Amino acid sequence: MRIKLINPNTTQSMTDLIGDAARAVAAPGTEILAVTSRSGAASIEGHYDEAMSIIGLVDEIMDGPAADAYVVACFGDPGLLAARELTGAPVFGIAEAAMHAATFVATGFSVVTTLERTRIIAEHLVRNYGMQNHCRRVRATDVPVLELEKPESNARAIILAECERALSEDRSEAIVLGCAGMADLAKFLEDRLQVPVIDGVVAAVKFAEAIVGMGLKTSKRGDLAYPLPKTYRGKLAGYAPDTRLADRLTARKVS
Ligand code: 2AL
Repeated sequence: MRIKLINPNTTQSMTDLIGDAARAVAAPGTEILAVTSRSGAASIEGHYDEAMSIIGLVDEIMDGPAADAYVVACFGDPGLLAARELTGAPVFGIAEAAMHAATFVATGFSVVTTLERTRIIAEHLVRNYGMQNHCRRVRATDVPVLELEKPESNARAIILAECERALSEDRSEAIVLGCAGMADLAKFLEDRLQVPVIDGVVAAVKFAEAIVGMGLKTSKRGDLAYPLPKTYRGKLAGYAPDTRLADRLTARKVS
């Protein structure tokens, strides 16, 4: 099967990192197609960055080779439900996948994320996903997303210290990593913390394999049905769903 892993930020080095994390866990026979969004912010750290990232995400769902499943590899899960409208193939957000994975291995988890403002976005997701009974706290480290890649930023040590505080102060038994750019930290942290550390990229890829393996598709009854044909004006005129959109999308086959 083919899983298209979409990095909705425009930083190629981060796509390489998450592609490597995905390939390390993918089953034999799973092809990981890791792509970088062609438009939008270098890093996604707020509501505006998220909103601006969704056109690039839509382009990646609509264009290029079709896939059996799609992963939105940003912890805010930007555009997740819009992406689910556009394809019958299942679409996974890394935050939703990571939080669900955590509930299988612990009764309570903490999310450790990047900036304070993304902490608030992650708290919204906890409520949207009905995870209030499982998520004990969302913690920010104030490490900007692109600093994760720089050894001189000391990001590893800062994140490790925040995870240690989470375990001792939040009564949590597992850690959910709150950024796709932390995918390479899971093993390092798990070795030191001795609790499950869940990276959403890995969780989403393994859930994608399972759900595709179960033969499940996104329901096209209700709000995840293909978008209704209508006129769009201005800069978005080219994105208007026409009467043939649903037929075109349904006809997309994985080669
Ligand atoms: C993210 C992420 O996963 N990628 C990105 O650019 N921003 N989310 C976050 N909370 O820092």
